[in-house]
Amino acid sequence: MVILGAGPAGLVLGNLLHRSGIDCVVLERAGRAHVQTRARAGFLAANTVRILDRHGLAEGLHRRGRAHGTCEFRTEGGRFRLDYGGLGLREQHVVYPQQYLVTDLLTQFLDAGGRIHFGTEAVSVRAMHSTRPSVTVRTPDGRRGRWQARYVAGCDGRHGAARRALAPGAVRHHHRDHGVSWLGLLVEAPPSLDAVGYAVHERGFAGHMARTPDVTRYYLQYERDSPAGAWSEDRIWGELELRMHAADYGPLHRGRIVQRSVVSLESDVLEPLRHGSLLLAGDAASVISPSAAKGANLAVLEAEILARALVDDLTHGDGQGLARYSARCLTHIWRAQEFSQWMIQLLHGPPGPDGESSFHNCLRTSRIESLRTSRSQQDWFAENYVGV
Ligand code: RFL
Repeated sequence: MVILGAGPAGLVLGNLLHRSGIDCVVLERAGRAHVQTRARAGFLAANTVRILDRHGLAEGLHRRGRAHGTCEFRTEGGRFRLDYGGLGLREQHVVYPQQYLVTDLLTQFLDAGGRIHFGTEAVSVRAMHSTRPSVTVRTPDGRRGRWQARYVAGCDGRHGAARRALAPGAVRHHHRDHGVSWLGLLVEAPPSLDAVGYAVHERGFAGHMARTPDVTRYYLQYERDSPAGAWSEDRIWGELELRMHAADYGPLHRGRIVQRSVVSLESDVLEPLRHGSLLLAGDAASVISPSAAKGANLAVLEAEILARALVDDLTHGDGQGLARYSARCLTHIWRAQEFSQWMIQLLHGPPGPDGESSFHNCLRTSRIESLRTSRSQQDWFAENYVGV
């Protein structure tokens, strides 16, 4: 079994297959240090924690992660909190930076004797409709190599070799560009509030999410196509404080901005996820905008479903799980996409003409008011916000 990519999807899959006695190798384009320090997600859903627990992969997150169950909405009309951990299914997130999770998964895989080739880029996947698919790679010394296996798992993200291997006619590509960009910031400063902060402002969205006691992620809706460095630090803090109504609700803890990236809010889904002996999981299967913090959680869920299906097939000759793999995952993916789309419409005005904007903005105000006042709406929000 060849697994492309050592992100959450590839590493959960690798751990689960390896401990089931399935011979597998992970091929990762980047170096180990890069993989272990790439800061991205931070909010793990309750079901993700259950999956990791089930397989003994959650020790680090129980030790260092923190339970989280509150978000705060700020608008021109005031602010309110939702203690979502006590609503809906009464589930909380665990805040645990993705690079910590990846480090834990890597360490456990390698300690158990798992094999990863870092600096090894998959260039192409061939013969996926046979029982001996192969992967051509570029090795760290620049040479070409080739791996052959019964199955190839494409866990190599949106721009990986697995996606590139799919012929245009063989896959439906559902894609949506939400027309909005965020400037994502990682700041060396403690969180400014003990909740996720979502600020809806006429100048655009601003968000606040804890990562660790000393590091906080902020988001600012940003001009499309502007480079990440276009705004000065003063301008960034000024916009954050204005949009988050810091004058009314308390100052933000400022600190060194250690990472800036522009995130275009885009979503896509590939259908199906199985192409003969090539199986897609995680961002390779579907990209979801970070507005609802679902991507890493879907990656872990899909990896568990795929691992079980592969073990059934390879050790018991039972291919039913693999036959159902795509349909099962797509149900989860579309539900997450639906909620993410709802969040995007809640948090941003449309880029369109004024009349359309004013109509949308009034709908948005009404939607936020429902969320503030309606218990059933709050339960629905909580269930979907933490759920995958
Ligand atoms: P990853 O993590 O991108 O890992 C793919 C791995 O494949 C390697 N690779 C290749 N290896 C070999 N050959 C090739 N040709 C290769 N091409 C690529 C890459 O180096 C990499 O190591 O995909 P995976 O495993 O599917 O995991 C997906 C998640 O990383 C992603 O969905 C989340 O980070 C999304 N996301 C969030 N998800 C959450 O659940 N909660 C959050 O709070 C959250 N916040 C975020 C996010 C994504 C963000 N960005 C990057 C847009 C915040 C941000 C800013």
